[in-house]
Amino acid sequence: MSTINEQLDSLKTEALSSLNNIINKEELMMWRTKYTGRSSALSSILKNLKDVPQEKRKEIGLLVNDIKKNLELLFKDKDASFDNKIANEIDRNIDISLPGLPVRNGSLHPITIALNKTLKVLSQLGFSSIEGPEAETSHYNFDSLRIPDDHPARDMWDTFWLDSSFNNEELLLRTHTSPMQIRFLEENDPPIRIAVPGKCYRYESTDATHEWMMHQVEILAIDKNVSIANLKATLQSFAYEMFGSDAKIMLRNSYFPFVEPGVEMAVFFRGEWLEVMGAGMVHPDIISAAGYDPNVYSGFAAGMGIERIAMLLWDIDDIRYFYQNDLRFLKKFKN
Ligand code: FA5
Repeated sequence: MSTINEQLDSLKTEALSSLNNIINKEELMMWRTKYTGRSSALSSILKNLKDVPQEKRKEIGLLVNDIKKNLELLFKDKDASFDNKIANEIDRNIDISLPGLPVRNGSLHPITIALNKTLKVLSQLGFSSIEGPEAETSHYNFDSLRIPDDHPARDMWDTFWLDSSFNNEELLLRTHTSPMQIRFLEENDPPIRIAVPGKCYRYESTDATHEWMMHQVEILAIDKNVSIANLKATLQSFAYEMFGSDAKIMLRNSYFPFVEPGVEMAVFFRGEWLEVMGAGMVHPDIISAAGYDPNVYSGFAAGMGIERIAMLLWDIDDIRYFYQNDLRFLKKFKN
């Protein structure tokens, strides 16, 4: 059994520590009743003082009264501090009875939403995401993709050149995500199935379907026995998953130096065909440059435009809305 002194000590400690946690007047009133009120433990010790041995009675009586007085003082201090706080707020012309200001939630940019959706569908098709550099060398952006200096295809991909260089090579802002095909092949062995999201830049004038900065997602699949039927099935599944199974899609042939054959995929949109990606079978030269036998390994690649995909997702007729930073437009997209 603990002595009465010990009981008093622990009562005091408990009262002090719970006082620290009190944040408003109501709690404070409850605290006062609990520790100093008529049915508090302290009061009942006083009431039963006659049960305390004669020689200790006076000492305990004084001690209990002392503790009670102390707690009362602490109560008054804390009570006054609440009063001051309220008075201060009134002084500063704050109407504390007003409801709080609503918290304004931001939302993701439509291109981020479209990009996330694209990557999610691609991951369901087995492609894992990996990013590459936006500042590229012309080796990766052009030469290694079979686009030499004098190739007319370079006109299609005119870009911004940077003042800085890397390993004595001039740097440019990549025009497409295809350079990651080469970078990834240099470091990894087939089977390969990657999706490469990122910003691309082109030195060209803007119109309803062209921006000078846009996002692409590249896909690359390399393995034994990959055929153009696999490419077609992948692109179709992707398009139906993204735009619904009633979407009208068209694959028509196209030319890119790093694929053979090459195609482009367009989706029917507002009475016209909107091109969303270029694609094709990875050129055998690229497979052999990576150190694999093109008679054993084959693959397909595609590069899709995310702004165009976003136009299709939300029926937006002009790509330039995305980067005008008009909140009336941007607020319409919920993640
Ligand atoms: C390329 O960029 C190739 N790298 C695609 C590719 C990858 C082909 C792999 C074969 C194999 P292209 O320039 O067509 O191709 O661009 C691909 C897509 O990016 C276009 O279909 C379009 O959706 C988007 N795109 C291209 N330029 C712009 C632009 N200025 N503004 C908005 N979107 C664009």
